[in-house]
Amino acid sequence: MSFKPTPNDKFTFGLWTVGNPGRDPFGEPTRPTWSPAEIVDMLGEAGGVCGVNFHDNDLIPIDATDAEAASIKKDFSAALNRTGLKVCMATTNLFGDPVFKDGGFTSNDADVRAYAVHKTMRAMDLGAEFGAKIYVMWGGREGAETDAAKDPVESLNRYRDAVNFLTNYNKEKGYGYRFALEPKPNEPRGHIYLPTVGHLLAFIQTLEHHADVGVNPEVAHEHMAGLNFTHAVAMALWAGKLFHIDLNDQAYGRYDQDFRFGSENPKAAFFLVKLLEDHNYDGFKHFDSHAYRTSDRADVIEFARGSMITYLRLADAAKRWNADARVKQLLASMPKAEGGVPATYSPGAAADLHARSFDRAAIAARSLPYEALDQRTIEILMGG
Ligand code: GLT
Ligand code: MN
Ligand code: MN
Repeated sequence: MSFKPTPNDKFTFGLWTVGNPGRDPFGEPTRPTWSPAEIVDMLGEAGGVCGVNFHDNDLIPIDATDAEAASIKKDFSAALNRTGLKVCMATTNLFGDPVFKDGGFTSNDADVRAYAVHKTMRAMDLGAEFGAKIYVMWGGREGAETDAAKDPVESLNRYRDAVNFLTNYNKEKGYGYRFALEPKPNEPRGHIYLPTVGHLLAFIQTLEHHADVGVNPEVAHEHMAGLNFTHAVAMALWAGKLFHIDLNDQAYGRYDQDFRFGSENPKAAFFLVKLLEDHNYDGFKHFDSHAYRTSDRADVIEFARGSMITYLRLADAAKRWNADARVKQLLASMPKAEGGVPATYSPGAAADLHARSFDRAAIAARSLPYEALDQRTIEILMGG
């Protein structure tokens, strides 16, 4: 079995991930700043990548002149042509510039809120120019350190107004974007609004064009909140809202690490991939991670390759798990799952269930060999 990614696998990377220069809060960059075209070439070298994603300012610096923008776009397009990569997703940087120090859509300053929507409309224009059909919104600065600063209910109104405005702009321009909102509990704000997948799913239902809006869950973000990412993604799938996914890894209880997918919790990564494959998720799989600060250019390419190969190996393990004789035998030995609560209510069905008698002790004594099942899972993950 060869684990060679192809564009059909829909693996994507961001300009800001492969191009991450290795700066951290304590230290200066350890790698050079590569141009967008140079980053695309690196992804070409990695092989089998479907596409590249960007924030407006990953491609065009915030203060670039029109002439500078035109020349960057020309070089970037040429790199896309020679590598065959597509632009799959676009997003807005509403967190880097000091103007967003107190948020964008939810800032207390009306001019900042207007500027954030203005900047997003222009970033949507840029993404559409390159053919992106997914638009991510990550509200990293939408939050607070102290709740003395803002009314959190009013913040949700402001957030909703901004997203409503932008989904209308999408319709007016005919861009055909599907929006994917991305939750995170903290970093860079002390507390970020809409911190988990569940919060966002409730928020989305209140939007004017809610059918066009889904979620972009990220492994590390749910793990930072101490949650089970596979369950969060399951809820998004169940709600028909898994429009995009950010794959990476993260030790529980740590700072925002953005490690290579599967590098920290391979068992959790296995159950995630199994879920995505079993439920035929066919959106982009974006590796929102960066190489260790110790990596050089060659090792960054290994990091990109490794991310894709880990996914493919886990997908293969999921197939082997589903076909495994011992797994099948264990599952077959468990209590029957069919039936239970009638799918539709009727007075007759209710009367039957109401009158039914249960042998509680006998039911409680049924065997659930989950230890054996989990051990078999670990063995499959270990290759046999
Ligand atoms: C930023 C953040 C990510 C988001 C990106 C989209 S940018 O690096 O850490 O999780 O997906 O804005
Ligand atoms: Mn992250
Ligand atoms: Mn992300």
